[in-house]
Amino acid sequence: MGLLKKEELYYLNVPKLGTFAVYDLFDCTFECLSNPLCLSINLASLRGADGKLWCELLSSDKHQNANQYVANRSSHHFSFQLPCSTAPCQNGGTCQGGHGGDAFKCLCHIGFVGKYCEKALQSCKEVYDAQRSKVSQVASLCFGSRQLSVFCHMGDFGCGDGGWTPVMKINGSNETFEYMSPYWENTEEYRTQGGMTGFDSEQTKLPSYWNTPFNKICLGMRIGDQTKFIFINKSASSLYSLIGDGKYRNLSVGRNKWKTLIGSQASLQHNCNKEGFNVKCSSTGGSRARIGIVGNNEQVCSSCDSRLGFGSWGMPIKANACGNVAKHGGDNGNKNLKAMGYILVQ
Ligand SMILES: [Ca+2]
Repeated sequence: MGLLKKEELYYLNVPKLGTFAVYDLFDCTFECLSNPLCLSINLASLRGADGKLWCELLSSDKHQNANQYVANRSSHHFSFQLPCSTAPCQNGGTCQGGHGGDAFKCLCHIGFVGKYCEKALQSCKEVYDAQRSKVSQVASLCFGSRQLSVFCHMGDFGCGDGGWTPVMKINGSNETFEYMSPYWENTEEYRTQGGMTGFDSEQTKLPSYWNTPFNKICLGMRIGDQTKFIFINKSASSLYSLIGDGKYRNLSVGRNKWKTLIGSQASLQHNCNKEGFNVKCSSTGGSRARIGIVGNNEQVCSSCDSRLGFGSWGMPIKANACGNVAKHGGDNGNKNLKAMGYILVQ
């Protein structure tokens, strides 16, 4: 019975989980191991008139209750010698013994906190705040009932400090996430492995799209080896709550700031300048974007022939789902720049 450490003629005076009459230490230990709350036991030092020993199961230990741990001629105290032998750490956490005798400490996998690593974090912001981890790395996050590993971008890579949760990665050359795609208005994920690989060319749509509340949105566009970011102060219960119903919601980012996503090549027509979520012009086939800005040569928001944004489509070039398209009087000429787009929230 190497599991329990014996302290002769001691008694731990704390509330009992239960008291049993047993023939020996083995029976008492068996009762303790059968009760997940049992951390230690008191066992009578002398047999009663019936030949049995009383056995008390305790939900605490002598380290947590040093004042109640007393010498006593009528009992011996037994506690678990190796606290980690009961495997107290959940979700793959590592148990460390030796913290004050029988106490233990759980070293949790990134994404989990709590004494037993029992609580799953729900965003990279929570990982950043709870664990003060400023290192970008894969974390296991809880999205509703879904547990998923995503790459948490930590610190200021162009959108300000903190923990950034990835939401979508969009290839402008691919029609997967063009304006008409059902992915903008549903709660279905797309290739979640793309959420673990950072700012590369893998497309993805993660459950953070409809699960993760935020106060800031980070937008990035990569063309060649150049990636540029802007951030927008915007609060919502999820990105889906701003886009999923197809209704227009305005933003006031300003055309010059939108253009910094592309850089010196950016071009937009001078008029309209309608921007936000589900932004589009009134004419059939006019330029539009799920997040972005549209422009026109005429004074009204009808036959728009320029756009800069994410989930885009329309005149004059439909096949560009993320980036910048301009014709008929763009302020920097005609353009068709396809970007790899990144959307993150915090
Ligand atoms: Ca026009």
